[in-house]
Order: sequence, then C-alpha cells, then structure tokens
Amino acid sequence: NGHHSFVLWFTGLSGSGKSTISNALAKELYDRRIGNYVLDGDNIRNGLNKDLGFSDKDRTENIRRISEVSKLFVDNGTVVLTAFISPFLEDRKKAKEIVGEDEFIEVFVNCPLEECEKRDPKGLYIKARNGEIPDFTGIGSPYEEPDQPDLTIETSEQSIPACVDTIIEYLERRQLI
Ligand code: GGZ
Repeated sequence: NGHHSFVLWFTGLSGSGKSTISNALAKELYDRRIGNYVLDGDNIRNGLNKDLGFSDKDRTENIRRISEVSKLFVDNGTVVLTAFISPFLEDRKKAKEIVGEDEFIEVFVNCPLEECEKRDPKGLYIKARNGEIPDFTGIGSPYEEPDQPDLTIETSEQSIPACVDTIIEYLERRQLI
C-alpha cells in the first residue's frame, strides 16, 4: 500500500472517548486497506499486562510494555492505535523514544473531567468519588495534559465521526496515509 506505518498514541481521561475513536478510526483505515491494530485495556490489561494495577509504578510499566509492542507492530508495517490514559508526561516521552519520534503521533483526547464524570459509562467515577477507587485518574491520581500534542480532539464539542474526520485529514495532510 505504499504507506509508512506509525503509532497514533491517544491519551486522555477515562471516558474521554479514546477507545471509541480508535475503533471508529480503525474501521475507516481498514476501508482504505490500511492494516492497523487497536491496543487497549481489553487486549493488553487482560493479557500481557494482567500482572499490573494502577499504582504510578504499574502505570509506567504498562505504558513501557505497550510502547515496545507498538514498536513491533510498526516494524511489521502495521498502523497502531493505542487507547490508554497514559497520564504521565514522562512516560509518554519515553514511549515516543521507544517507538521512534518520527513514527509517534500524540493525540490528546481532550474532554473536561466534569463531562467524563457525567458520562461515567462504567460507573467508575462515582466509585472513585465514594472512595472505592482511591487512585482513580482525575480524582485521586493526576492526569498530566500533553503540552505539545501533535493533534487535539475535543470530544465534548465534536461528534465521533467528526473527530475521526479530523484525524484522517491530519494524516492526509502529513502524507502519512
Ligand atoms: C484509572 C482505572 C483505574 C484507576 C480501573 N485509574 O474507563 P475505562 O476503565 O475502560 O478506562 C480506565 C482503564 C485505564 O487503564 P489504562 O491502561 O488506560 O491506564 S494507564 O494508562 O493509566 O495505565 C478504567 C479502568 O482502566 N480503571 N482502575 N485507578 N482507570
């Protein structure tokens, strides 16, 4: 297909829309015959990273392993979409080093905490507020916003298809697809 592969590294709060957008974008890329794979909690935290929890140390290790796996996919010619909170700036910086800076595209899935809490699709924010999940991101554990993301999408202002269009246009503009 002539394209060069890369990683779209989505970062944002729980409930911001990372997985939904990744999956919608994966379908769009697939329709364009661009081989791609979504890495998310379902296929990583339930398997390779089953031994990891949500301490700062475990989150760091989670992101490190995901970065190494992403690099393997890129070496294989596959576009990778990663959908993890990846709350720490330093960990995302290291992820970029592991993947290779030319292949790493950081996408900030920006959504106000209040909106994520209102969505609360899994009822985790309410549990966090009740003290049942003390280290929940945005409540008892920090989320460090990217200071120079390659792209920012506002999921509280744009529909999912509009977010996907924004990303496709960006990739076309950069001649990555
Ligand atoms: C944040 C947690 C936590 C805590 C469980 N903090 O909405 P979800 O359910 O599907 O997304 C969250 C997911 C976050 O895992 P990541 O691997 O993306 O996190 S990180 O990048 O920080 O390592 C949430 C669920 O796991 N979850 N406990 N304490 N999210």
